[in-house]
Amino acid sequence: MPPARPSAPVRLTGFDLRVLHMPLVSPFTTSFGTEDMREVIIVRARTADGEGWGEVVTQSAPLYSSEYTEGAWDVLRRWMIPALLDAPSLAAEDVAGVLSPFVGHRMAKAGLETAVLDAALRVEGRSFAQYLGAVRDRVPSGVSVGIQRDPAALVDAVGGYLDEGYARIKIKIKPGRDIDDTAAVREAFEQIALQVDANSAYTLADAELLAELDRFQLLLIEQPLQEDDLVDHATLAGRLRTPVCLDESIVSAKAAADAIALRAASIINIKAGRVGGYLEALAIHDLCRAADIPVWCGGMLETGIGRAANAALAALPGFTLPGDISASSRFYARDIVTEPAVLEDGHVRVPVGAGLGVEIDPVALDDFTVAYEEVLR
Ligand code: SMG
Ligand code: MG
Repeated sequence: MPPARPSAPVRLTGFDLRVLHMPLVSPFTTSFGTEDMREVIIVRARTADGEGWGEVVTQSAPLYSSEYTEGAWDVLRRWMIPALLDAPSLAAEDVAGVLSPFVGHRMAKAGLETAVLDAALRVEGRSFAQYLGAVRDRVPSGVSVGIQRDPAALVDAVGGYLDEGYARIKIKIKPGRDIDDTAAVREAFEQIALQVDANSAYTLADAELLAELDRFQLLLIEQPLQEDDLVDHATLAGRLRTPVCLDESIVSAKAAADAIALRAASIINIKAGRVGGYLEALAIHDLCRAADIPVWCGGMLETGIGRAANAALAALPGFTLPGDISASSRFYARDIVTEPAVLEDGHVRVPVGAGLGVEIDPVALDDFTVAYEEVLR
């Protein structure tokens, strides 16, 4: 269901955009590469009554999806922000419609919608969690562990996160680093909730190999094939006992409905950035819940801004599996909010303050900023 009570319209006066470079506490390796720094765009919406914040979760290169920082920056400043500023007054619920003529660029759209929604909810004194319909005040915290030097190093890394209390472990896999890595973790930790993420690194020709994962009692395998391989995912799902979960393929509520109809996925990872915002994420939650498809909240190494919003989303009733909502310290020694998310008994708290419920640390924000631009009415 859409939010029971829509947000009040805001009078936008402009936006400012920043590119941040935030060092990671350790390199993060997936099937598509290694990062030791998070490049991210932070959006601030300025309104007659206050400000709101959002995050554009692109990376510097188009490797996870077709979106990337400079492309998002360009489409934001030249097309999307001017379109929003054309309206004398705008509700967050109308942002997606105003931006709908622009094809794709969902991460950019999500950053804008979040900033407008945050601004509106701060004025109202209503939290994201209340607005979205959250039913929990804390959410179980899963951690995503990158590919390590070898399986022994992976077991060490996983052990460290388990000691911290993480409720679920996800390991990244790729061809040549799949069965042995998973076997090593499962042998070392027989009882843990474990899942794997391939980030599109396989093809249907690998079905037999992927079926070897069936013996490890995984919660799921995430995005084994390409983004547009819905039919192949359905075929693969028929050959595996491990549930297939889609991430990259789920770019909208329509894509989620199609994937479910095709039986391409029995579990869905919801990332607001990938689908164009928290309202589309809510729509996906609702349709999955109606179809009895479990969902969980994915992560894009968010700063404290996106992490707060994700915790609120993950507190909805259909989120029945732990999300990639780790403590800020999983990725960052220093965050851009004054009270970064911490792990408490394997959980992260859902913020209760108005809007996103986090305050920006202006000094940290400045320190990480490598590009800045204002687009005013
Ligand atoms: O934020 O905890 C996090 C990262 C979780 O593994 C994670 N995300 O495919 O699910 C995924 C990856 C994409 C990250 S690449 C930017
Ligand atoms: Mg994934």
